Amino acid sequence: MTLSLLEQLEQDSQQQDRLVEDAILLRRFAFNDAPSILEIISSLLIQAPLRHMQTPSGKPIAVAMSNCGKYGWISDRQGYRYSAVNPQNGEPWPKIPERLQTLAQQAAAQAGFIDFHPDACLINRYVLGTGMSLHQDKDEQDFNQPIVSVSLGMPATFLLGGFARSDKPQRVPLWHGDVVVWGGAARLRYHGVLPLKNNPHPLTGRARINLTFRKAL
Ligand code: MD6
Ligand code: FE
Repeated sequence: MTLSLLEQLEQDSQQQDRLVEDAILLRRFAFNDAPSILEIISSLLIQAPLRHMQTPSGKPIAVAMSNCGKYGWISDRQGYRYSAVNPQNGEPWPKIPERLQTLAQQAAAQAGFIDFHPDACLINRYVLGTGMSLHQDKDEQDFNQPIVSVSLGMPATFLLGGFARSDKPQRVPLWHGDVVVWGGAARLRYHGVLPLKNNPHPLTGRARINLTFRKAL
């Protein structure tokens, strides 16, 4: 079979990489929708502004965060957990907009996880020099449910580690529009993000937005 140059480009631009068992990188999966996704995020952040939450030990988290969905991930002196209300204003979080819900479900299905019904979406905002140290996502009730992670704006180097913090992580470059889906055997792997370098993006400037969709409860 011979492919036209255009078809080859099309294939390359929607490449799908298996990073490790049950962790799939969908290159540019959200690329075309990104401008409207960013607009949707802006309006969500008016209702529930980004803030720097505190770790249980009282340090501010470098990444600014907010949420949409039935539940939002929060951190304070009392620990890490999901909450149905935004502690900033005592109100429920904004709903996950239909468009984002659909995107997350389509990405999950593409990676082989059918029947993903996220009820929480964490919105992370990184600026130049900000990263996230190695951690596991384990505040959710059901580890059989995958997580869908959407990267927008400045590129970042994602660290995908093993099941002990000391396992040497692989470095995965994540670009605007890339989506990572992981679950199953990969669900409890340590992971993190290296501090962002200066690669301004036309749509976000010196910032990276990451959305992670989960089934919290
Ligand atoms: C980020 N992501 O990409 C941070 N967690 O900015 C995460 O911490 C993450 O990408 C669970 C599943 C996928 C992720
Ligand atoms: Fe995480």
